[in-house]
Amino acid sequence: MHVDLDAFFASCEEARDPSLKAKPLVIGADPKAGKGRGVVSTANYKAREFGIHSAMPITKAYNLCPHANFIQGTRNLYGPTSKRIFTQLQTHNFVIEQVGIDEAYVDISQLTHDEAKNLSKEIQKEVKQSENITISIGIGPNKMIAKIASDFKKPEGITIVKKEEAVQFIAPLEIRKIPGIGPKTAEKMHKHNIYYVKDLQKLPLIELNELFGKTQGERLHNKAKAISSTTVGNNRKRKGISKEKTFSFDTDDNKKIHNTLNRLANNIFIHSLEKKFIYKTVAIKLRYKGFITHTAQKGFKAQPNLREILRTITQLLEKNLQKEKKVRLVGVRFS
Ligand code: TTP
Ligand code: MG
Repeated sequence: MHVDLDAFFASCEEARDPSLKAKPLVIGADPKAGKGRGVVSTANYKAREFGIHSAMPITKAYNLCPHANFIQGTRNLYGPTSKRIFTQLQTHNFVIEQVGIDEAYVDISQLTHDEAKNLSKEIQKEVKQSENITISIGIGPNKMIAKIASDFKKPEGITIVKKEEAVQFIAPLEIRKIPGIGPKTAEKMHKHNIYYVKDLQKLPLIELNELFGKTQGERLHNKAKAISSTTVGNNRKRKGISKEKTFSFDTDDNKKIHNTLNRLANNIFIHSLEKKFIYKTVAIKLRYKGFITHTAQKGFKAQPNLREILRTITQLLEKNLQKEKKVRLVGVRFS
């Protein structure tokens, strides 16, 4: 089972202040009447009807729907709400693997489909009663299918996919609906006329290997055939910690860019120490005017110390910064 909370940050805000439900609601950066910077974190379903979605520039969201309510986010609302919901979920005594602030896998392999459906309804009811938040649930023969299923009928959906239906179920979906197929892979696929999972399903493994390399080819082949992991681990570690900063003006001030990256790296370093987070890769992200985004990274054999991290950031910046372009956002990630 995969459980995903609907429009999570927006739902938290609506639960806090039900009057917000009446209108489109966008959580993210301050739109500053169309001059704002930064991006949308999420939007309620009313706002999505206007085409607003996560990671869209806030100005674009403002232009699509200027009369929406815009909220910059409420401190200490989302984390604690998430914690309460997943703690409540644990009372059903199944193994749970939380994978993000608003989603988790639950190992219900010993249940029948009917039992799974009843459990899903019960969970939805509980969360609605205690938090006034709706959730969508997907049930499938493995994690990938369950995750796709939870996204299939949002909000407040329950979608059950049986093992023998899985390949058919994903066939008509756009390839981006498959977890792990990101914008770059999708772009490459489009160039080869692969738009839907059914297009991918038609390709023999040999051809996929030729197009994407052996490792990626096999991975894609499995995805297309609806094969994925069934292991729900209850102590999955986080993979990375990242922080980013949108400048209030696009800048080509090298020093400012460098200092900001250093400050972000220092913050993550301290955060990692507190969380005892182990990492061996340091990456920077540079987003230029026009939303063109590049990342660069360096891997280490062992966990680097702060001096090595800062030196790496300097090197990555020197090597990758396109000096003729102005920078809109910088980010750092340890993983
Ligand atoms: P999602 O589950 O991806 O989205 P959602 O819960 O808002 O909407 P859906 O109903 O489609 O599940 O992400 C969970 C939360 O994480 C989301 O409410 C806000 C935050 N988030 C961001 O801040 N930025 C992002 O780009 C994304 C995708 C999510
Ligand atoms: Mg969600």
